[in-house]
Amino acid sequence: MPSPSERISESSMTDLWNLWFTELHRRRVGLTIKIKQLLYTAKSPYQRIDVLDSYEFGRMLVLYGSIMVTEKDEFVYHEMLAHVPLFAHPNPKRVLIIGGGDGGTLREVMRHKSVRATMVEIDEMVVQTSQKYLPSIGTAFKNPRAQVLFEDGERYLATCKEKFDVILVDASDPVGPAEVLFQKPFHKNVARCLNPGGIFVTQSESPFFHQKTVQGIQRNLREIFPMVRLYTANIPTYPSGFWSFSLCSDKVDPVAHFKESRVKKSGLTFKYYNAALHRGCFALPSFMLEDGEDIGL
Ligand code: SPD
Repeated sequence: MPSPSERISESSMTDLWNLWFTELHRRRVGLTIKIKQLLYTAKSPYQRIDVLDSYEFGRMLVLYGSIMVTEKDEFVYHEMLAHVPLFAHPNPKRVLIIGGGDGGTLREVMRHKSVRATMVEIDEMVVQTSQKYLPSIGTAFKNPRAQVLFEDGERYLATCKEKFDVILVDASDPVGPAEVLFQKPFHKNVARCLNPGGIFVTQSESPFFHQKTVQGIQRNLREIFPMVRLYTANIPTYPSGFWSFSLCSDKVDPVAHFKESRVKKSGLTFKYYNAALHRGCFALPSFMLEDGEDIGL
């Protein structure tokens, strides 16, 4: 294998060796990824948007300096956000996605043929960017069973008259425009817009690095929903690599009521999700438990 210096000029060699992306957590720990090139950078009315091409993770969508998706590991997040509630629910027909501008969640939701979905994304430029630079992720925007609205998700839900079987929050972190999507008034509107037996899942940050955030989200949800469960997944490019999701319902227990046969019957295949993992992802590590009970961290 020739070394880079045998194959490329001095200046591009410098680029090759020096282009790195680092996402820091509280300026004391971070993830650093070697970058081939910056493909796109822009400022939308809501945030800075970058698309980088990396050696290890392929293309990466970065919003306000934080990695949202990479081509290599996005399947973990999107499959776990979509399929856990869609297989926990006995017969999902109407799905609402708040956020999700890159389209990965919509792509996974639309694989369930019985489902019609509405996606409400505040930042149209994220959708346009994904369609152009992440063609394997932003694949479902034109699906005839999908409706894509460019609106503030919080406002949409505050005035929404429709009811849904599954509501998913595929938000960025709880800072800036997405902050309201982690707060109680929004969660109350989610509960109001769910059908009886409906299921709500929100991404809920890292149990390692964002303990107070996870606790805060759990506290709000437990005041609103009778059934609240945390589940986790390993997502290498998110802070700490260990991520949580919060699942809520008025009456559906995602493990006790889960019917493995529905997964088989669906004929769907996955890269991360499967029936055993559906049950297993609700088993939490000891540091998230007290006397064997999930304490919302
Ligand atoms: N710190 C990263 C949190 C990102 C959560 N949402 C990602 C959106 C992917 N569709």
